[in-house]
Amino acid sequence: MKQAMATIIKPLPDHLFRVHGNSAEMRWEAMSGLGYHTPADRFFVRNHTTTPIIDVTTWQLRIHGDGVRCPRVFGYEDLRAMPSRTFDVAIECAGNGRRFYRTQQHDGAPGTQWGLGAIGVARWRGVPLRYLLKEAGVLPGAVDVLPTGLDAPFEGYGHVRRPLPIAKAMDDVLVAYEMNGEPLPPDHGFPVRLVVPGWVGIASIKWLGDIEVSTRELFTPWNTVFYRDVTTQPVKSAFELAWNARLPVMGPHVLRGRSWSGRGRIVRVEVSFDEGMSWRAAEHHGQHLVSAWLPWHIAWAPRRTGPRFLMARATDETGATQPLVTPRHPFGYHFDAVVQHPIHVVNG
Ligand SMILES: Nc1nc2c(c(=O)[nH]1)N[C@H]1C(S)=C(S)[C@@H](COP(=O)(O)O)O[C@H]1N2
Ligand SMILES: [Mo]
Repeated sequence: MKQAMATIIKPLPDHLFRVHGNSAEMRWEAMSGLGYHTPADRFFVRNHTTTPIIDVTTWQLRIHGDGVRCPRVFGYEDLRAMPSRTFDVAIECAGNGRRFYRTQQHDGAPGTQWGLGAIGVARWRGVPLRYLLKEAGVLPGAVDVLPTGLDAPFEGYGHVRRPLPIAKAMDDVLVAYEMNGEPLPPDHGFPVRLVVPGWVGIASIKWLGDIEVSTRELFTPWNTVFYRDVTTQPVKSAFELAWNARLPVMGPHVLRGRSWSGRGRIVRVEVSFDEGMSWRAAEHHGQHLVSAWLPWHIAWAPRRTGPRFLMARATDETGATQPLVTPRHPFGYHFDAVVQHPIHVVNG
């Protein structure tokens, strides 16, 4: 097999991932039968360039800018000694589902042709960004906070960096050093990354090294050229099934999936086995968190063999429901339409 220059450090076995250049998408069947969190070995990776190897003994996080009274520098042990918080939160690429603009709507968009696997939910632990900003004496006039990554500059655009409004930065953003109870893996931002609940993945800057706090609005290629005007994530659903999965006729089967929204809790999930003519409510129980996903299941006993597709649609607490068609988007962000998941019903 031809191995391109390794831009991702962890193994990317074919049964867990589909590789797209510098990035890798989780195969949804890899979540089948698992608990709430996505294990790090199968969490998707979206790299603009290459995973850097960072020495924690010399690593520092600088907080500076005209929006703080006393610029600060924190080392890794300083952060670990501070009060911490733990959140179960999804990180999802804005382009998750981009492929379906082409395959379902015949109006494709350039960029990584993700299926639905550019999302994962992990248990993140770290220091609320708010604590660090307060330590640096954040001023009432602060407007924007600009986190910058330590990975190599991206093409001619410099280091990956994207401003966050101060209100979000002071709300629920985490400066995370743990993923699922372990130090962050290199591919997911070791030693420290941001975790920005409910927002597009690009907000959650990995390999964090610098935070500028500004009293003026800030602009970088990541809020003017790329990911312009995208903040929160829309409603989506996926089955924990392989693409073109084979299911024996009659079964009965218990089909499982997960639904999520960056804007609030999922309140309803429905599944159609007849191309959208009728919908049945899926069952779900257990807690459901904001900015993560809701696992669900539904029983099904197919009566005839042959190719079919399955459809799932969710509704969140704001009333937003997945449409059958998503309005076109020039960059292919925010595909939230119901995905037609192909399967084959076969003789058992
Ligand atoms: N420094 C840095 N941060 C980054 C990126 C990057 O390339 N460099 N990619 C962003 C994008 S586009 C996404 S979707 C998420 C992906 O996080 P993951 O690779 O841990 O899944 O990281 C974001 N943070
Ligand atoms: Mo992304």
